Amino acid sequence: MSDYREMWEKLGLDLQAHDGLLEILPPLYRETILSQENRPKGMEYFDFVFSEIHGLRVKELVDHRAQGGLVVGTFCTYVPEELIIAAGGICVGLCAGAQVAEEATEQYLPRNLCALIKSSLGFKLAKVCPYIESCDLLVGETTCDGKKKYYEILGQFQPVHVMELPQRKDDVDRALWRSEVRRLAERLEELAGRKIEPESLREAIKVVNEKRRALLRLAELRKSDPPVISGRDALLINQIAFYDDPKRLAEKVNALCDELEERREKGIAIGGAHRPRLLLSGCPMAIPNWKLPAIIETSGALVAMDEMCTGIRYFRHLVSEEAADLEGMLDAIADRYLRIDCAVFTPNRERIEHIKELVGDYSIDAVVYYALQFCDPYTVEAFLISQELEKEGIPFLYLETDYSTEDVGQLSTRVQALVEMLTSG
Ligand code: BJ8
Repeated sequence: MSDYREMWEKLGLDLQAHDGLLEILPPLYRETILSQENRPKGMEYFDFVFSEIHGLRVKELVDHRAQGGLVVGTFCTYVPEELIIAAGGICVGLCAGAQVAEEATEQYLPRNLCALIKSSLGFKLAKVCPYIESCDLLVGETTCDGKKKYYEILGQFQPVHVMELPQRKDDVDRALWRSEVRRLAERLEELAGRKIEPESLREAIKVVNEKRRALLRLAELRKSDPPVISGRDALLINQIAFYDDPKRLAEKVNALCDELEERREKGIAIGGAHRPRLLLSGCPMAIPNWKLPAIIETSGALVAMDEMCTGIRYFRHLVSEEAADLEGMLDAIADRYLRIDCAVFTPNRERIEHIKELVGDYSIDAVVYYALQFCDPYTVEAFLISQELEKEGIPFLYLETDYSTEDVGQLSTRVQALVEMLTSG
């Protein structure tokens, strides 16, 4: 990584603070990810990508910009990646999963705000994220109140475009969202100094769909019992999918799936945790937030599926490839993204139905609900979900946490009690 110092310096990083961050990541990765037994060989690519998290991929972004291309940062799965690619851009997910520069952050944001938003500003203020510093534009969205107000502050540091996301899915909301998709396309065209042509958008739709198909194939393999991949490894892949090159990622995920299919046929399971099979549901887990999956999988259970934006919500729906012209493609994009069932929507019946479906499809023994403290949409929606699961007799464990490690002991005790209850019955 030392070869990249000049690049980091040019990006304006605080090298000393950045060194500090890079010292923390490898031991955490070793302890949480590499320590797992009998991992598939195909995970080596993802280990490599992670080891180069602030190196090779950032260099690709820098080179892309040097050739006149755009780099656009996003914070939410509602932002259509297809438009960014069609405008000649690279899309990078910027959600952050670690506590950074807390004191400085609290000069701008209240203490009682979700860890994800505070972490995002912390990385910016501490100048330790080469991704955000590589961006020509940041695209926000009016999802939760904390995020939409945060973008006003972030706009003091870098150009931010905010998409207005409706919170219902009626015709009037669809029309608004469709116009927001068009408005983003225009902003990107202006920035890129070129039109989004139908052919480039058609190609971008295919590329992103291929990424989703590969991730769906992997998700399908997670139905295997005994399991062929751990929840931690699957989460890592989903996290990397937010910033790696989409074509390369699809290729590597497909190669891993070939190996997993072979392992399944030969009856080779991953080491360690087998049962019970848990569904993790709730807020997204950005890199390097592996706290809860690690607790679960070292407590004798398996995260069999993740109902979250760093899980199946990210790739569940494809964009229709049927449209004949640009307007039709924009319609298809708007429709696909509005199908996402984030808790910011009301009502949000689709999410409840999807959770029940996943419980059946993945032979789930219990749902573990992961809520970030002060996240209103997910903490409040938990009630309706638990109520519904109770009716179906599915155990439900609600865990509220943040990015600190202070509550690891307490969380472990609660997860272990659940595992004991499920295995003793
Ligand atoms: S589509 S989940 S990525 S909004 S955890 S910042 S909701 S207070 S992240 Fe999200 Fe898009 Fe929805 Fe997905 Fe606010 Fe909650 Fe914090 Fe959150």
